[in-house]
Amino acid sequence: MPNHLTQGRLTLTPEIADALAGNRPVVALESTVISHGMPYPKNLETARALEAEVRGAGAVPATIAVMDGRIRVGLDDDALERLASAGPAAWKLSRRDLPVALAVGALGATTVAATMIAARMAGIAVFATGGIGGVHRGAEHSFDVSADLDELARTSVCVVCAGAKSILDLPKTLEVLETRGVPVLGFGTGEFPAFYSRRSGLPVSHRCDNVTEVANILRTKWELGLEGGVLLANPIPLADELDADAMEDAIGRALADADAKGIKGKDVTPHLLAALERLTGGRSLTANMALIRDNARVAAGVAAAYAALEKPNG
Ligand code: PSU
Ligand code: MN
Repeated sequence: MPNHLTQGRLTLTPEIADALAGNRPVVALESTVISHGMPYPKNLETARALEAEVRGAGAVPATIAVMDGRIRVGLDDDALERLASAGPAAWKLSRRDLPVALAVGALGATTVAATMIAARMAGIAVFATGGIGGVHRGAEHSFDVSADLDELARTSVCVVCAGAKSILDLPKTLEVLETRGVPVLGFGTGEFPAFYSRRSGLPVSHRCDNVTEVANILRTKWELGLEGGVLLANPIPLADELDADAMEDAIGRALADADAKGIKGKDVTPHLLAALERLTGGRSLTANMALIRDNARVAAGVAAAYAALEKPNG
């Protein structure tokens, strides 16, 4: 890869390195949603659509993955194809897995946690995904709490998501975020969205109605020296919302199926996502694709507003 900028273990594309050096907006995108969250080739289609969405909104996309012993920040089409076609054969990398995959040269997709780490290393402040990991239902027995929550507590990146799926325990997830000092901002809503539905009945810590307000909160938090992430929850577009009762039913079945099969650890979330897609006849996948694109668009707006604040004398 001639002309790529290397920084320790990171490899940035020239376009991303230039944009960051010129304080122009860049949006990080994760790759576990590509490898483990959607089937091929819809995952490739989505990965390309997300990049286009970010560009259309005036920012540079930076999809992040681990390849050939490097953290790649910005994937060309060959690399996207490699990751999308590998699917779950790629490693699913959270904080604990990142050094291992790099050391042994594995092909790895980054979760929200690992993408935040890489974005922070590269100097990217805003990251778009679909849903974050959280506290699983029954966590009082299984202790299954996603490392995404700890990463949000410690790594200074704004994560734009559509809330969290109710495969998780949403009240417990919000309690952990509160304990760990993570602002949860609702974009145009006072309620934490529940991924496939716009509402959960649970309040966010603050409602923001425009990207400038979000950017101001980011700058203020980090200027204060309060390290750690900010979660911006953007509800699924109205036209793409799924029926909440039908989804609750599908989620109940997906959880029962995972339980019966004894699925544990990092396999739980991918297993549930695949089961939901089967149980909804693909409607969950269509909704997932729509909401993640909208998150990419909003993230580009936040990145532009944040870059404008950071401009010297700006
Ligand atoms: N939730 C989704 N879709 C996803 C994921 C979560 O609705 O694709 C992925 C993200 O990469 C997230 C990871 O960071 O799963 C969380 O995995 P775990 O629950 O094992 O921490
Ligand atoms: Mn887990």
